[in-house]
Amino acid sequence: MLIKLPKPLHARESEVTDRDTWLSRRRFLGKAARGAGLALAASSGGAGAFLAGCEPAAVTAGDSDGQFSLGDIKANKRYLLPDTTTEKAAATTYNNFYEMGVLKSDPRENAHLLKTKPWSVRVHGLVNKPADYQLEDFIAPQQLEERIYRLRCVEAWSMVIPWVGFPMADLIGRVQPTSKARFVKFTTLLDPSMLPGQRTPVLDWPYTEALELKEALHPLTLLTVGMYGEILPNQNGAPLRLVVPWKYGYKSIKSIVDIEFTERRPLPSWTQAAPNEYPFYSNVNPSVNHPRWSQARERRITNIPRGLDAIGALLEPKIETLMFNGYPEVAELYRGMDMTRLS
Ligand SMILES: Nc1nc2c(c(=O)[nH]1)N[C@H]1C(S)=C(S)[C@@H](COP(=O)(O)O)O[C@H]1N2
Ligand SMILES: [Mo]
Repeated sequence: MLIKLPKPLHARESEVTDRDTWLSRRRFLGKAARGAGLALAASSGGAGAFLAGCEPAAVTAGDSDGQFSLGDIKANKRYLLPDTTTEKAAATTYNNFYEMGVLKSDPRENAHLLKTKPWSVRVHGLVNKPADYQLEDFIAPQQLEERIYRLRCVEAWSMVIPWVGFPMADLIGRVQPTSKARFVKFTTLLDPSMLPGQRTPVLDWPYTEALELKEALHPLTLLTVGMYGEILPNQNGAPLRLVVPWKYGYKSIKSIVDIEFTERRPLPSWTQAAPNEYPFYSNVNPSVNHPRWSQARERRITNIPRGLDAIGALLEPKIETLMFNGYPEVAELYRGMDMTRLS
């Protein structure tokens, strides 16, 4: 049975005209699934299996257009998880990348339209060493490492993905922010010929995101260029993508062309679209619900969801969502902040 949503789950509220219809369908399906005893739960396997015998891993480019080689990747065992790693086939076919379409299957289908070579990244604003980098030069000084992180979408599904990248803190060290810098703003490529979803005003393109400088400096914040030991597939945000594992997935902005250090707080695209649903910090927090659904539990996707779009999240048993997505070490960044309300 293929169930189509009337509108994407993650759409901004003003777009979701058929919301009540959908919510009642959701309740119905939840009940039906439990009643029928459907057990679509992800199978569990060996913890951290992906990394077995893989330090360092010699790696070749995957199904990318081969613009650079990842070279030696150091497996960073500090971030090993007990969770089963999501299959690559699932992480590369069930995606959110609205510039490539709003359905989970659209990014994979439109991925070939994005050309990632050449690619330049502009780093500017309140830094002593602004630069326009070609991607190769941007990455060259870095030792790439593999880290397995949980990715928790605000839509209540999650994956466990082995990323390849380097700490954002390393880049910050290279460009030397001035004492006035307090935030970092990231911008995705704007080019409707390569990102056809930008012809539809779902968001105010280009997609932007932002962090406080101290969040960007946190050792968990990763600039990524690969996943599963290969160059990032386009649908996952090639050639350069941010990964902030303790925040909802939309903070992990894809296909970055611009990084700006600012004094004033930037207004990210999702926050601008619906501030009461997607506020600036957006730390994963099971005790603070999204205005339209609970965030207490999530569906862990480990293999390809068959015939299910976002609504598939509602058919499967759910696991408990962890505070800060299971990365409690970031709590110190938020001392004094009220964690009982959406922020
Ligand atoms: N530019 C851009 N970045 C984006 C998105 C997007 O639509 N556009 N979607 C976000 C959301 S909502 C999620 S959950 C993750 C999904 O990443 P994945 O497809 O690699 O799992 O990417 C985030 N980064
Ligand atoms: Mo998301």
